[in-house]
Amino acid sequence: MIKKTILSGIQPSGNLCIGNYLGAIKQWEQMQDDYESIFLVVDMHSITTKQLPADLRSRCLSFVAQYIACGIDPNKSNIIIQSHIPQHAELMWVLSCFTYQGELSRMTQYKSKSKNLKNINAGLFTYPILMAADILLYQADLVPVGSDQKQHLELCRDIALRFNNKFSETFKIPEPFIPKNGARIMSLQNPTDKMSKSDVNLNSIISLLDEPNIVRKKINRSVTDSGSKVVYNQKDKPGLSNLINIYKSLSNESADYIENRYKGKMYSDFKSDLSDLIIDTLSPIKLEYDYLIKNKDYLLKILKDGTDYGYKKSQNTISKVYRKIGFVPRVR
Ligand code: AQP
Repeated sequence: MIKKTILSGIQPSGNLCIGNYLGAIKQWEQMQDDYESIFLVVDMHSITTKQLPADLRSRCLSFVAQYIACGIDPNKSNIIIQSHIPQHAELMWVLSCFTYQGELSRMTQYKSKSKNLKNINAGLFTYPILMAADILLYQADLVPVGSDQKQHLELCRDIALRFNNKFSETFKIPEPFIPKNGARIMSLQNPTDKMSKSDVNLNSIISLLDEPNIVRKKINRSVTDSGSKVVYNQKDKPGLSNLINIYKSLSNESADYIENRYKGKMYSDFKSDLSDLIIDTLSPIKLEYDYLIKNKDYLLKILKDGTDYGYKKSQNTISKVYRKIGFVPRVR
């Protein structure tokens, strides 16, 4: 049976955090047996915000090692650095000519990301077209998305349908895939904001490579709400509820079950156990990562295989697109 293709990616715009793990990588790991899987390190997206070149370079390889350490098996999944496949940029240009300025200016992520910026670069505005190119290039069937990315996926579908209607069937129309247990993890310091790897306040984030004593410190210092009972109430106790969500996602236990276990106990008991749970999850990942990151040749081989696979797939799509829009085929 032909497997459906699933595609997802993360921007190397900071160190991977537990939000990325629980909201994305853990889901990918569980899906890789059932789908033809493509997991991207989307470095081209990350330069829509300021990056230090040396950091970006080392972070890309570090992401590949962290994907594998988290359970992404290179024998089952394809791991690709976006900029290694030039067809992403090529397709983006073509799709730009089939996307309206009005559509882009309605994107809520653009509105929020550009709110406090003085000089807004065009990349931040056209980012959703690059995302559409990422997806359509590989003819992905399913794209796991968090609620914040749903609007971008809808735009991707609109662009693909527009192109297909104008030139005949070219792109597969991707469906969003909303993971069942994909919790949205919030900042440890501002629990109404999403935990983001690029947050400058490192106390807001648990990074996948944080040492145990750092994890403990960050959880102890995390903002909780007044009162002392461990109860799940997203509206009145967003800080505590966020910690319960992390606990739930790591232990696969329900909020009721967790509340019952901590009846009559203090926040500090709960925070101490949560720290243990996070440390138990992250320790084997860190151990594997420390081994992988020293094996650069191995990581480069995985990337070479990923690029070979990706290049072939994306070249098929871009040739088809160029032919349909009337470009003269290149003589080889
Ligand atoms: N806090 C989160 N909870 C659950 N899932 C999350 N994801 C990100 N943060 C959380 C998921 O991780 C993937 C990575 O997305 P991305 O790197 O392309 O961009 P993002 O969503 O903007 O992630 P960050 O960490 O917040 O990046 P920065 O700080 O650079 O903006 C997506 O699948 C996302 O749903």
